[in-house]
Amino acid sequence: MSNRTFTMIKPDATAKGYTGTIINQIIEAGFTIKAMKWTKLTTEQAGEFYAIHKKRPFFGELVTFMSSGPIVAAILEKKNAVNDFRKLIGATNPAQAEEGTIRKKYAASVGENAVHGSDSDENALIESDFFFSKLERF
Ligand code: FUP
Repeated sequence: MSNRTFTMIKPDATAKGYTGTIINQIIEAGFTIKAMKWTKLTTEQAGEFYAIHKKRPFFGELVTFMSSGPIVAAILEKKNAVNDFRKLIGATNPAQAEEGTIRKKYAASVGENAVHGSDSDENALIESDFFFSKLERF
């Protein structure tokens, strides 16, 4: 169990003005920000980030959506970060997400679901390295 996870606030949430409130809820839930940036993915970069889903029927839509507007990428620290953050954001499909979770409150659909959270310590590291150099982590 490592103490770091990686997140993105996705283009739907940044466009709707939810960036501030989502960051606030993450901090109030006990996570410390170790790195953060406001950026925008190209379709190539979104495709590389989600390469694991390349064969899935929703891959094209996912890449188009994830490169459609700005995102916030961040590395977060907390004991049991990966699992606790997945609990905070709720199920991938907001219709199945528990009350009070970030996806329940701010996500519109399974495709446009407001936030990303790493699903394992290994992927948290890979995803953090995708966005941040050593000099950008504090
Ligand atoms: P999660 O780990 O909760 O982000 O979910 P997945 O890794 O299963 O899916 C990654 C992203 O693919 C989701 F955030 C949204 C998209 N997706 C769809 O668009 N349709 C699906 O049926 C499943 C996932």
